[in-house]
Amino acid sequence: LPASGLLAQLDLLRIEHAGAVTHLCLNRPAKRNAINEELMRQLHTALLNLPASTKALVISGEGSHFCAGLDLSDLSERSVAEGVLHSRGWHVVMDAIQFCRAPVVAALHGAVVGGGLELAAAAHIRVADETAYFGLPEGQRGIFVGGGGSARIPRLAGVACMTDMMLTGRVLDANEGERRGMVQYVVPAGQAVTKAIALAGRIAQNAPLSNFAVTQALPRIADLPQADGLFVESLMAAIAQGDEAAKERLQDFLQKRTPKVVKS
Ligand code: 1HE
Repeated sequence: LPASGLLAQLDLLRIEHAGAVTHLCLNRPAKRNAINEELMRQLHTALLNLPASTKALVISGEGSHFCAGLDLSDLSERSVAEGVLHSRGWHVVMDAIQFCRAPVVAALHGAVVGGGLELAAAAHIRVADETAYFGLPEGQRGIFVGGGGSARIPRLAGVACMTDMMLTGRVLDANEGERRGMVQYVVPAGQAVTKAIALAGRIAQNAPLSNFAVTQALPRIADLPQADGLFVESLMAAIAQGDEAAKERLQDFLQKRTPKVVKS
């Protein structure tokens, strides 16, 4: 099937394209977008088959909540070996988000819990509306995170914050989430998707190599010892600078054809 036909078959996602921005909406609202194996498979298929025109991606959830995390009804019958493979499968899809060729903005509302928070943490920017709240109920369910949360959430909010959430069941509201670095924007109720699409539209206008450097090089550099990170930075900077898009943009600035940096 051509990619467009394939995407149309994904019934647990609503997929919309508006110019260079593709919007993937988790579409299992009756189960609060709980992620079962089929939803995970569809998300992966969508990420692997984005049209060439997609320059930025928005991920949101249909209904009253962003995502209730792992579908717990899938869990009861799983052996230890199946559990490891299941978690590794989630890692593949979360990596497909983090290392997607197009930057990803998550638009959050209502419950962003468990695997839902792990999914949000794999995106590059998180926008929450005031109804959003963040929890890691794994601690109460007798399980542990398995979708990359232990690697990604501490990088946003710190190990102490995640430890507290998991041990005590602490739930953060949208503003607490912003203060702790879990989200970058808080907007009025119902506005997260609009804001995320606006941000994605701006991201899509950047030179592709700049976006590549930010989403692919930056997190790797942050994980390297400083001397190695600075070396990679120099290589990445030279590669980005050498690209035609960078040369055009620099000329546009020097010829006063492009706006200055202004306070927003
Ligand atoms: C579910 C799930 C789910 C809802 N798996 N079915 N995640 C959790 O521990 C969160 C569990 N869910 C909740 O706490 C609540 O459902 C919500 C706060 C998200 C939403 O509450 P509410 O009142 O809007 O909905 P509801 O009535 O609780 O749920 C509606 C239906 O969705 C209901 O099914 P129904 O057939 O009775 O209508 C719920 O059973 C179903 N539902 N959440 C299965 N999670 C890779 S490791 C990741 C590990 C985790 O993510 S653990 C955290 C799991």
